[in-house]
Amino acid sequence: MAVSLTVMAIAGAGAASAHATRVATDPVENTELSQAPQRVSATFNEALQQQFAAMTVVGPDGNLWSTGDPQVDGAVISVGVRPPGPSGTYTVNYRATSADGHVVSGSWSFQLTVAGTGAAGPPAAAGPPASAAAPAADASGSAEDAGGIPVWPFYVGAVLIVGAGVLWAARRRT
Ligand SMILES: [Cu+2]
Repeated sequence: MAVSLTVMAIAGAGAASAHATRVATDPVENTELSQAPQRVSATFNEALQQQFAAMTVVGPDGNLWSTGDPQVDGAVISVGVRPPGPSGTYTVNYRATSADGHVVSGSWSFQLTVAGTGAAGPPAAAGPPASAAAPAADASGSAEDAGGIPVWPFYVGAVLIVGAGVLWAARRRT
């Protein structure tokens, strides 16, 4: 029984963490820059879907400093940044879809220490960036999307596999 519980725990954990997780950002979180980047990007541990991607950069003035459409290239989502504006905190918000269909969203910030003379975009809407026709599953805005695929088939499968192993071992002994 201890064996089957262990297998069930492993199967459950695997199912819960199957979607993409962020492994790196450019610029690095909380980094201080005297020159703003021309592009920002987040890298995940697996390829993202091309659809439903969104990424914005919001400046200390509350305006959008990202420009153009976000681009998904394998496991990397990126967006262009306007010529630098006021110094202060710039926050990158993103929303992307894992290969398994789960939405991953989040944000990170960096500091611009030297103001530029670039012109801001329109005021940013509050909250994470919306993308047209995004899946409704992530309406809660939670970064940890626990919904979607039910976990119980994995448990049933694990129990069946362990059960078969026990039967096989029992038969061998006789
Ligand atoms: Cu997932």
